[in-house]
Formats: sequence, C-alpha cells, structure tokens
Amino acid sequence: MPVLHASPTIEQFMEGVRRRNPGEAEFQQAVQEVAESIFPYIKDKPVYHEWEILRRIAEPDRVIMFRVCWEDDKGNIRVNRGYRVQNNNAIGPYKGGIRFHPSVTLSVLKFLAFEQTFKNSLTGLPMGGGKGGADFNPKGKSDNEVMNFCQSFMTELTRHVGEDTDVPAGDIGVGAREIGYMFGQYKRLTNKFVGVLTGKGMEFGGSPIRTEATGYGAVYMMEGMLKTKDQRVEGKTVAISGSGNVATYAAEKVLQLGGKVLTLSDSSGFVHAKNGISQEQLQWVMELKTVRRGRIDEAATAFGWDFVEGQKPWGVPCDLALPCATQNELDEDGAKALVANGCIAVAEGANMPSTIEAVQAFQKARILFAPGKAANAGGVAVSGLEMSQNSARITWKEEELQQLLRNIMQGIHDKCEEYGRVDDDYVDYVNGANIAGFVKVADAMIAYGVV
Ligand code: NDP
Ligand code: 2IT
Repeated sequence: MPVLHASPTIEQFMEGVRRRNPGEAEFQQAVQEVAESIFPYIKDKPVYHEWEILRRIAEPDRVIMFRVCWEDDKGNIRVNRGYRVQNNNAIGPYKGGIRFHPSVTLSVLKFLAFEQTFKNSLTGLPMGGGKGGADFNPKGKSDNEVMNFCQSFMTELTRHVGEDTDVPAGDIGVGAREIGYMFGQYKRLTNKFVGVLTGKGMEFGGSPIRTEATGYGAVYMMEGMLKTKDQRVEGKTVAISGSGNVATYAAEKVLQLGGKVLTLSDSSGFVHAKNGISQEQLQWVMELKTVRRGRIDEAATAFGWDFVEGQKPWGVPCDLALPCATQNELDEDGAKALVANGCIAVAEGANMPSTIEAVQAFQKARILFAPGKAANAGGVAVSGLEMSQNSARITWKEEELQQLLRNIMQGIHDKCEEYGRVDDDYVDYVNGANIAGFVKVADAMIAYGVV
C-alpha cells in the first residue's frame, strides 16, 4: 500500500513534467493549468498524493506513433506521421477525436488526450480520454487523395481501437467525409459492424445532432453562465472565431436564441459583419467550408462584410466571445481587448484556445469564463450517446437527444459551480471543471490499486 511521503510543490511537480516531456509546450501548458487547480484542492486530501494520481493521469497509458504511406493523384508516394494517444481509461474506453492538420505533433495530441480525460469525466458518461491524428493537410487534396490517406491511416489504427477499447471521432480536419472513409476501412479489415467511431453518417449508425452538439453545447454553457448573472444570450453581440463545425453550429444556436453574430474566421483572417450574420448567410458559409472547401474572405466578398487578413476577431467590441478555432488563438492582448471593450462572458468552443495569460486576464477582470473541457463537452457527450445507441442497435429520436444534450450541459455547468464557486459574485469555472473532472477519475484509479 502506498505511503505518505513529502508532497511535491506545484513547482517541483511541473519541473518533473517538463523534464519528462521536453519541448512539448502545449502538453506542459495543459498540465500546468490543471495542476494549479488540483494542488490546492488536494492539499488536505493526502490520499490523492499517496496514490500519485495527477502524476499518473499526466503520463499517457500509451502512445502509438506510426508511418502512414499513401499515393497522391499523380502517383507520388507520400509519407505522414499518425498517432493515437490513449491517455486514461479509468472510467471507460478511451474516447476522443482525430485531428488532421499540418500543425499536429505529439505535444498537441498529448495535451488534447489529457484534456479529454477531464472533459469526458465531466459529461457523467463512461468514457476515458484519448486523441489521435496526423500531420496530414487535407487542404487542396482531392476526395480520392483524402480517401487513400484515411484508409492507410485506419489500416494501422484498426489494431489499436475497438468499440470497447478506444472509440475515435472527428476534430479539426476530420468531419463526416473522413469518418465515413475510416469506418468503411475498419469494417472491411475486421468484418465487423460496430460502433468503433462516432460522428458517423445517419445511414450507418450515426446519432441525431452529433454534428451540431459541440457548438450548440458551448452556447448552452454560455446560457447557464449568463443565468447566474440574470442575463441572456438574446440581444447580445457575439464574436466567434473559426468557421468549421464548432464555430458554425455555435453561431446557429446564438441566432436561434436571438443573439447577433459579428465575426467568424479561418486561418487566413476574420470576417466582420457589422449588422450581424443571418441564418441564410451562415448556411452559405457552412456550404463554403464543408462542400466547396473555400476561404472565409469569399463570404466577405459575397455579403459585403469586412475581411481582416491575418488577424483574430478579439478587437471587435462584443458582449460575448466564443473562440472556436484552435489552441492558443486568444492571447493576453486579445483577452485585455475583449475586457476593455465590455465583453462579459467567454466560453471556449475550441480546446485550450486561450493562453494561460489570457485566462489570468479574464480571471483578474472576474468576467464569466468557461474552459473548453467544460464548454465544448457537448460533442463528446453526444458521441457517448452514439456509443450507447450503437451497443443497443437502436436510434433515439432527435428531440430526446436535444433534451439529453441540454441536461448534460446543465449538469456540467452545475458541477463547475459546485466546485468552483468563490463567493456570491464569482464562479471560477476553470477550477470547477478541473476538480470535478479529476475527482471521478481519481476515485476510480484508487479503486483499482496500482495498475
Ligand atoms: P474544423 O476543421 O471543422 O474547423 C476548424 C476551424 O478552425 C477552421 O475555421 C480552421 O480554419 C480554423 N483553424 C484550424 N487550425 C487553425 C490554425 N492553426 N490557425 C487558425 N485557424 C485555424 O474543426 P472543428 O470545428 O471540429 O474544431 C475546432 C476546435 O474545436 C478545435 O480546437 C477542436 O479540438 C475543438 N473541438 C471540436 C469538437 C468537435 O466535435 N468537432 C468537440 C470539442 C472540441 P481553416 O479552414 O483555415 O483551416
Ligand atoms: O475535442 C473533442 O471533444 C472532440 N473532438 C470530440 C471527441 C468525440 O469523441 O466526439
């Protein structure tokens, strides 16, 4: 049985993390943010120190790295690097998305798998944390090239995943098309039709509202936060970054609730619609991004919006902000600009879009701020419900899933409030999410002993 030795300080703990994971800036950042919540919480709970719980969660169960060879349309052999990080399966099979983007590194996927462990715990569903991907750039590739890549990627991944082992889904650069190709390859190689992936098409085991769930869920989280201040989304101006799955469905929910969406972005810059974006215009952007795979400035040209090249939207005055593109896209200057312009609430649709300094700026200003692991958990939550439906070989009605998503987001909000309330006026949702996510995983790990 473990003995109580001197507990490390947070600095000593982080020094160890940095030594063991050199050069992995994103991973170190994600661990530090969580450690800053957990260390004060477990100060008077020695059992978590004795069992080295945080040290163990911050060491992935395993990391799989592999070569992905494929042939492009000109007959050239191309080589990419694929990964699956299986971080922790204390409370359920590994679960988390697959990202295809040239910026994918081991550090990025380790940070995402670590975050996913806490996020999945927060949903209340039985899912562990994992993440995978490749440094493959889908931009400019033909459908045939994307299919070749997905099939080759899945040929290796098939050995490591399974409906009770590890269940991947989409993320940046991986949507319905890629999930279809990967599911087809898994089925072909194993001769099994099982729920090994989520985010599938409705014809082959997908769940109603999985596509909308992350963006809608982020806005439900925002609603819950605003409610604590007797405020609503209706009538508020909203700055959103990104124009992919999360950003566009977050925008749709804002419109449904009577808010005004001022901005969207992609990696080339942001568009500013001074009078707000309409549902028809949003639909056009969705088609631009998922079918024609064009650039966001085309929307500015089509609708007479401003296009600001190479910039983020955080200088645009707004009441609410939803960063929904990628990690570290909102820095200290962006956060200060939002606060100075009167922004009252930020909910992260993306994973870790705010730098540590940006989060500190929001906390210092005591505005409402929900971290990604709470605010964007609606996507993986509906993925969890897709797994349940696949196991039972049934499909639930859309209205049921809509209600379940709302309930789960409400539950996440309430857990964050329970663990994160500082005083009558302020909830620290970062502490709340980290601690609430940690406790369930930690208690399961203690039950298993030293494994
Ligand atoms: P998409 O691929 O659908 O969209 C990504 C968007 O972000 C695009 O607008 C893209 O622009 C932009 N973007 C991506 N990388 C960068 C970059 N390095 N710099 C600037 N802009 C960038 O992905 P999702 O909408 O699915 O994911 C967005 C975020 O949400 C990610 O952080 C993801 O991890 C997170 N998330 C996603 C969930 C899901 O269910 N899909 C669930 C929970 C979180 P461009 O078109 O130019 O590449
Ligand atoms: O970051 C995330 O939560 C996702 N990309 C979704 C994961 C999932 O398994 O649905």
